[in-house]
Amino acid sequence: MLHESTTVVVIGAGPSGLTLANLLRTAGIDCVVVERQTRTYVEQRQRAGVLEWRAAQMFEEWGLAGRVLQDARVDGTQEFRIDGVPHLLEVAERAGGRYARILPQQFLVQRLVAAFLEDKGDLRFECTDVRLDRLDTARPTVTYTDAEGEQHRIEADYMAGCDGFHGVSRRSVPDGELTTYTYDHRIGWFTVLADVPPPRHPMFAVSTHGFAAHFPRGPRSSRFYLQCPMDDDLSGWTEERIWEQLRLRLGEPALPAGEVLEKAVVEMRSFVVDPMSYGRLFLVGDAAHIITPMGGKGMNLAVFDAETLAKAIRSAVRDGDEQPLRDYSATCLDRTWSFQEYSRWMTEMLHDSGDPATAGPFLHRIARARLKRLFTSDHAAGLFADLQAGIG
Ligand code: RFL
Repeated sequence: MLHESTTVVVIGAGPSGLTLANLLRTAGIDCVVVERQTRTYVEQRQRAGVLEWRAAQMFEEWGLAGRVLQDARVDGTQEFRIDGVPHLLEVAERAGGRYARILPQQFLVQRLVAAFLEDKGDLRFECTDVRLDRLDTARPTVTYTDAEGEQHRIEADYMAGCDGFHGVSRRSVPDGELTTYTYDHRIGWFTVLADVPPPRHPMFAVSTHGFAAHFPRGPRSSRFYLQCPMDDDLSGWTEERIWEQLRLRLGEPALPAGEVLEKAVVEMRSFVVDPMSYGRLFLVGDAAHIITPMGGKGMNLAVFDAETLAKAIRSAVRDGDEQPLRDYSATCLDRTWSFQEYSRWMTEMLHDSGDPATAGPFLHRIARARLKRLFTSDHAAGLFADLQAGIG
């Protein structure tokens, strides 16, 4: 077994792990990133698509914006199509000129990988049998087997569990140390990634046919979401039904059909652990919390956690001040719960206002009133815009 030593081991090379690794590198702190998948797999994985204002500011402040944001498209307008009628919410204007950027997750990941390697960062792909030990000691360890079958043991001051919901980090914490909060929104989403030109603005469509959404995912691709029963069978979604339902629900009879690149049924669930740390292990991003895709905050929470942890580790390493590390979990959970609320607000507002038979007539009317308020109250529109832009 090869024995090594560093300051931080980052487990996982998704948005959270790669952001953290780049910030640590910028701060001059040694770290090793250990990723289970191949580089190609990680760089092709398509998921989120919106980077909020705050996250973009953060990349600016750390001097990474030039390499990470590049051509990220700015779209300050959100379309709500209600019963086929477009209603535009000028989010940037409502949020004091601040806006989110369209930056598909795979581009963010590709750029963060490139930036880290360009700065001579230590990023290891295809690491299997990853195991965390001695987390409650001053020098925890990670062991893994590399692609050639050689075993490694890395000792470090801090472990960052950035390995997503199904990763090994959270499962390495002894039973009883973390409180888990889960919520099943009792809604299914059928999602389609397709070669269809992106919409003019990101769009949510509400009608008695049910909820649908159309989001940009690159210059020629779109991601669509369609509300469906929770345990819906994927095989029932033939190409013909997909385009027929999208045209109906989006109120867009001329929507062109394109090659379907991926289809899946997404669980609309929420999950949070508290605290987001144990001993010298810090859980970051999806390893600590899952949020529904409604509101587009999963990737942004991951980036926020990563920045909070990078700053805390910098204080500990550079100034010997461990207080920010002790505050890490509470700081991140504040934002997590705020976004869980935002996501739940949108979920109820946009799903209950669809088919009255699904939500029942009372909740249907409540949801329609909420939706209407976005276009009649400056305060309601302002709050929505602030949360969407991710201010603060
Ligand atoms: P990730 O992206 O899951 O990365 C974790 C990394 O850890 C690796 N890994 C391991 N490495 C070493 N050892 C192990 N034992 C390991 N186990 C796992 C994995 O291979 C991977 O590389 O977590 P991270 O970095 O916290 O980032 C979180 C985001 O990916 C996630 O929140 C978003 O993608 C969620 N999400 C969306 N977020 C948004 O902000 N806006 C959206 O519109 C949006 N849409 C989505 C989404 C997630 C989706 N899925 C499938 C989960 C749409 C979908 C369909």
